[in-house]
Amino acid sequence: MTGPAMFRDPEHERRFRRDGYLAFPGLALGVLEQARSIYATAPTGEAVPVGTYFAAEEAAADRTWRRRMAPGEQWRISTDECLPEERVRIKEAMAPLWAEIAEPLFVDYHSVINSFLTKYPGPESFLPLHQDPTVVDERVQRSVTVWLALDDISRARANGPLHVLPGSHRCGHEWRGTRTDPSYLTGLEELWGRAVAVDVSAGDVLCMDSAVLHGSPPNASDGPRGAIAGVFAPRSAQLVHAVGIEGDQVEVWGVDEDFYLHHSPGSLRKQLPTGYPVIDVTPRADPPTTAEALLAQQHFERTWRGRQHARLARAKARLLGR
Ligand SMILES: O=C(O)CCC(=O)C(=O)O
Repeated sequence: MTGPAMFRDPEHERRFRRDGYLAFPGLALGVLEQARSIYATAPTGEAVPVGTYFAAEEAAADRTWRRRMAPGEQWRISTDECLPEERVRIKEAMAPLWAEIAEPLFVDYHSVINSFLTKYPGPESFLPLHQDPTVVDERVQRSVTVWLALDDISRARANGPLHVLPGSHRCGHEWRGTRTDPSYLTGLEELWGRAVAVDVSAGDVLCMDSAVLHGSPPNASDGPRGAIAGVFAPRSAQLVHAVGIEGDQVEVWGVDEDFYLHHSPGSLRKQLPTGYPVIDVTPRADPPTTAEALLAQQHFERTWRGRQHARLARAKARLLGR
């Protein structure tokens, strides 16, 4: 993975490039109450069904959630459920908070998309492993999803902790937009077996490369759990939206911040706007991020890292004369 630095701190940069995610415990504690009150102004308006994420959506209802390709009905994301003016209001309300907690982490990034995420209790509140939409040309630059936990969210609480597949942002390159079914969809159940839970407390912040696979199991507790996510892009980047066309190719549209205020993944699935310039036509997946490739990567990196770790421990012991 190449491209300009994302984080100001070189150690953050190194770990983020390696793992595709990085936790900042307590980073948002100072703005937590403010964030909670912004989130409490729940969006209303045009509700866009979240039922059909991908064309390959399963028909059978009896499959386990780990095999499901679209979020359950008890998972809600405000981006898909509010009117453009509400997206503007949320963006304006969140701007000072992001300026305080997130922007100082990055070299020169700004928030492009803001979402309130709610996982209601129940078996249909799972969120499948997925990559976030492509908002910049990831062949040259990267976007980062900043996830702010409003509650303690953990395995111990059984309220659907976030899971990530470490390093998966480095496995293949796929454009993610409208009519772009990912290549890993048929292997979700096995991939869940490799995903790592990230337990957090309210006020913790997790940064994720938009291409790292992440998702969350159902919320088995008795209360909803909330989070706010912002997708951050380099200020210098041309914002894009990918639209799948015949031959497993995509049109890459050049868009602006307003595009993401007026449209959401759900509204774009229903109706595509016209008039945006096509700045590239290119294969959707090159190379594809298949489940097989992801599993092979997990296997290789875990065993390789394990061997490295043991080697370092032996060298350290030798140096200390133990
Ligand atoms: O809250 C979650 O479980 C996942 C959030 C997510 O997928 C995102 O912010 O992109």
